[in-house]
Amino acid sequence: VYWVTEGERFSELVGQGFEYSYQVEETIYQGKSKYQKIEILRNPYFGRMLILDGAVQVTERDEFIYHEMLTHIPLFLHPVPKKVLIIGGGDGGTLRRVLEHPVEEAVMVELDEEVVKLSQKHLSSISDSAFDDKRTRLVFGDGAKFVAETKEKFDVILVDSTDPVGAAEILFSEEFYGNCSQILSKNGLLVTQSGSPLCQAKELNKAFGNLRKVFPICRVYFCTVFTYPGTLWSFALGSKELVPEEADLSAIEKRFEKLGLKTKYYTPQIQKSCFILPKLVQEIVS
Ligand code: AG3
Repeated sequence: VYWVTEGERFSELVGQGFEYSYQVEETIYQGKSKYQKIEILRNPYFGRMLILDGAVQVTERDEFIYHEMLTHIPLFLHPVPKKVLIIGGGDGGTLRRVLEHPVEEAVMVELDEEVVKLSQKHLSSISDSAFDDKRTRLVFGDGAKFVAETKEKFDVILVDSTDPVGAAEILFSEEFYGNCSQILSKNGLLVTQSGSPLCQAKELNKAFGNLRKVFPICRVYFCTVFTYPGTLWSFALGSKELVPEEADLSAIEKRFEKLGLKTKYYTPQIQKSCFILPKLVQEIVS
């Protein structure tokens, strides 16, 4: 474990003998929380970057792709999402996109309070004013425990976690998905980030298998995030009733226009096309 300082390069290991390497223009923060190593660095191309245990989580330049896709796909698939639960998501980028919808409440359960505090201080362009919104309820704690114990019901659950290894592994388990299903409303659905099909195929296969044991309708969809390993990035969706292919695009277009969303990746057409998978991804989840 080493700290990267100004003028050096930060590199994330992608595969054997393969790293993504970033010039560090400024070291904004380095420290260790109770749970992980946290770094905020500035790169001339990507702007500020949040790195947890050596894995790039978000950059100012490309955060919109992942956050728009994690949020808008399930929130537009659901006809009237009122209560949304976010597990993880400490930087606030997911919360901000959820609040762009007319939801009644967004509950966010984040394990590491430090990540939220540091993001509010140094990455405020990502959360915008989401943490101050009256509809936001922020809970610091273990997301898996929250889901197992709460008596509340939610329309949509978004799992915005780190990689499916270590502390976050439980968020890809059958037990966790089962508990999520219990607290979802009748036509509720869950979306979880499910890693890189190119670099984490085994983990994706396992997580999707677990999801299938719980939800009658399961799909994988994808987008391209250039700072994540392999760039091709997957999300897994588990749904009780709503079927992605049956989404009413003209109704979604109307909702999208009415909300006046200024997206940079998501479009109502992508609502369906993102489920059409490259063959290698199909094979991982079939
Ligand atoms: N969470 C998923 C990032 C995973 C990146 N993995 C990696 N770099 N090895 C992103 C959190 C953004 N709210």
